[in-house]
Formats: sequence, structure tokens, C-alpha cells
Amino acid sequence: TKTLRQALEEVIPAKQAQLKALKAEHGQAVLGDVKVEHLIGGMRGLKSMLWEASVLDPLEGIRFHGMTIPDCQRELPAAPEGKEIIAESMLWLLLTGKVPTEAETRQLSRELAEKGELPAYVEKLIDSLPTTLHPMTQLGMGVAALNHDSAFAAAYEKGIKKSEYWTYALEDSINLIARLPALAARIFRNVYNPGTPIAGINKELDLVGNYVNMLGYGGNHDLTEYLRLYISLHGDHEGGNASAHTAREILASCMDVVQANACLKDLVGSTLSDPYLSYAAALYALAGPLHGLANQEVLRWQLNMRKELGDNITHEHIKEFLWRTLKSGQVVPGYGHGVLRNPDPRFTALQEFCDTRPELLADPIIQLVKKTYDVAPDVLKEHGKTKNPYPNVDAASGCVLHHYGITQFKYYTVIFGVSRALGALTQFVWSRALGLPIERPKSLSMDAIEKLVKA
Ligand code: FCX
Repeated sequence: TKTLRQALEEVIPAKQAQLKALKAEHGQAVLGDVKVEHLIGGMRGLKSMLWEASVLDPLEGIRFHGMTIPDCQRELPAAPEGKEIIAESMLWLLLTGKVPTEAETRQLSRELAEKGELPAYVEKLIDSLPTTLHPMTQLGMGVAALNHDSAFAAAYEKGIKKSEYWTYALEDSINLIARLPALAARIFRNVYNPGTPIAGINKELDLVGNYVNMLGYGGNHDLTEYLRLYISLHGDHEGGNASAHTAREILASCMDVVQANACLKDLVGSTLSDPYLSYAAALYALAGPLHGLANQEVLRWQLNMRKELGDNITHEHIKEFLWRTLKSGQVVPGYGHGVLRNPDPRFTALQEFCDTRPELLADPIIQLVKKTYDVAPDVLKEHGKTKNPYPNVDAASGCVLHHYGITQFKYYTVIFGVSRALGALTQFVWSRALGLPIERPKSLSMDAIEKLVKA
């Protein structure tokens, strides 16, 4: 049985050779035009980033190393007593491009469980925060503080070779992924159940099994399975989304500072050049309501709808509520996407999870999400602004958590944050393995653009 590191070591040389050949043979090939509208439109659709683990097709949705969600559900190992994809098999796939064996998956689960304890100083830091501080703010702070023990930063300070960066990046990334459940669960306990004990880490369990135990829902098999699926599916969504891009960009910027100051040895440890600080930055991008915070917003919006309209909500009622939201200038949370132009297959997968469980189908909030889906696309089409009138993953993710008793919707994006580390840190490791340079796109002022276009 290979370790994750060995599996990665095997695939790196071929990828390095691929990059070298791509640069030498096609470095000057044109992939598209840069238009003025790209500069003022958030670079939507501009092909300008390298990202290995997943690619998002506007119509078909996400593929992880070429595998669709149903492919992953069929082929990636589940937990011993479960059926859903687990975070470990998804992480293995994202990092190596290969489907792990059962034994490899279990070995990775054990490694994560062994590394999952939080250092005492981080527990103290989190315990000292006001419980009114948003859970996402707390998560970012905890992740940033973990950089105290960054192997990457320490090794850099000693002066390692560029070719060795990835090994330390991997060590930090695994440690961070391993510790996220304990950190996220501590935040949950402090904010919502102060003073209650947190379960210890069971070395025989997978990452999400332990997370559910630490959240205080141990023994709820269906919730555990749901979160396994949720965390695997939210793991990566190619590179241009705000959180993933932040993790990459911050890394690049840090490396600039590091390289520029290589002679100033004691500056290195204080730069942002490690996975912890990069991922903390990514979390704060995820915390925006147009991105990851949308899953909290969806539930808030659907609960408001229920409060206002009562229990017997018809399609007509929902239409009126949708129009009221739109006319008040707000977005309909959980609908629309920067890339997708069809219903999000992650939304579909989460809906299918519900479809096989009668108790979920009977839940009024889950019914409301389904009913909203019946009418929202047509309302959004009639409204005429949204390029994609269909649901994204956030439209479905929160209502199932609500059903299982995690009703504290301000916490939902933290679960997304535990998940997105899989993809963002995968790219962190690959950026180092491929020796990618600092990101430094060119910016222009409006005057400079006018000069260029009028010339
Ligand atoms: N409700 C109302 N209006 C919407 C809308 C929605 N759900 N989605 C897009 N629009 C509007 C935009 O606000 C924009 O209006 P403007 O011209 O007045 O600025 C117009 O339609 C065109 O936007 P569009 O090109 O379709 O979408 P963008 O790429 O600019 O934005 C997001 C994509 C996802 C930000 C947008 O659809 C949105 O705000 N959706 C609601 C929030 C949400 O669900 N976010 C989660 C997305 C994702 F899944 C994730 O990151 O987790």
C-alpha cells in the first residue's frame, strides 16, 4: 500500500515534463482575446490560470481529474459502513489524479486522525473569542494561527531548494486538513453549546466521522453520510472561484516577498508563505455572501419565506416571494453562477441524497427548496438579468443540515470551509511541485485603457 506522498511522488515527474513541453512548444499559442469587458467584468471567462485538479464545464458542471460526480460516487472508496464518497478518497484523487484503493484510503484516514489534535495555544485562542464573532471569522483566525508550526515556513527559513518545496507544502496541507474538524467543532461548541464536552478523535474513523462526533452528532449515520458527500463535493471547483483563487494568489504574492527578501532570513517566517496563511485568506473570500456564505443566506431566506407564508405554501406564493426579493434589489441566494449555465450537478447529487430518504422528503424545508426549484428558474428568466437561472450547490446544502438538527445556519459556511481545503491545498502543493512563478497580472487605469483602445 502506497502512502499519499509516494503516490504523489510517482506522478510529479510526468506533470513537470508536461509543463515544460507545454511551455516550450506552445508557450506563444493564443487561448483567447482579452477584451475591455474582461477588465471591468471580474475577468469572467478569461482563460488565465493553471489549475490541475478539476475543470468546470458551463453545461456539464464539475469534473475531478476527468471524473464526473456519478463517476466519483461509483469509483471512490466510501467509509467501511457507508456508501458516500469520503473526504480522504476525494483528496487522494485531487492530489494524485488516481482512484485510491480501500487500503490507501483507510491509511490516509488513520494518518489524518493521528494528526487531528489541535495545539493547546489554538484551543486557547478560539476559547478566548467572543461567541458573537462570526464562526467564519473564528475559523480563519484559527487556521492562520496554526502557521506557528508550519513546516514549509520553517524549512524555507533554513534555506531549502525549490525542488523540495512541495514536500513541506504537502506536510503542512495534510496537517491542516487533519486539524480542521477539531477547530471547526470547537467553534461550534463554543458558539452554540458552551461548556459541553467535545468527543475525542477516534483513530479508527474517517475525517468526517470524527467531525460529526466532535460536533456532538455521533451515531447519526445519515448525517455522517450526508456530510461525507457534502465535504467531498465541495472540495474543489476549479481555480477561478474567489476562495481557490485567493489561496493561490496569496501564495504567489508571499513567494515574491520571500524571494525578494531571501537575504533577510528572519523575515521569511513572518511572510504569508505557508499553506495556513494562504488558506486563512481563502476562507475570508469564502465568507462573502455571493460565494460560500450563500448557503447560510439560502436557509435564512427560505426560513423567512416560511415564516411569512406559513405551512401551505403554493408555487404561486413562492413566485410572489421571489419577485419581492428581486424587486427589493436583492439576489436570490443559491441561484446563478459565474461559470455554470445549467443546474449544478452538486445540487443534483445532494437532491438525490434526499430522494432516497422518505424522512427527508417529508421535511417542510426540504420540500420548500424543491418547490422553489420548480418556479425560480422561470422567474429568473423573466427577470432577465441572471445568465444562469438555475440552482447552484448552496440552494440545497443547508436544508438537509437543518433537518438533521444543525439549525445554526451561521455555521454552514464553516463546513464549506472544512471542505474547500481539499482543493485549495491540492493546488498549493502542485504550484510548488511545478515551480509556478508568482502571479502578477497587469492592471490598467481607465485612462490607460482609453489610450490603448483609441490608438
Ligand atoms: N438573483 C438575482 N440576480 C442575480 C442572480 C440571482 N441569483 N444571479 C445573478 N444576478 C444578477 C447579477 O447580480 C447581475 O446583475 P447586475 O447586472 O445588476 O450587476 C446580473 O444578474 C448578471 O450576473 P451574472 O453574470 O449572471 O452572474 P455573476 O457571474 O456576476 O455572479 C453569482 C455569479 C453567483 C455571484 C450570482 O449569480 C449571485 O449573486 N447568486 C446568488 C448568490 C449565490 O448563490 N452565490 C453562490 C455561488 C456559488 F455556488 C458559490 O460560490 O458557492
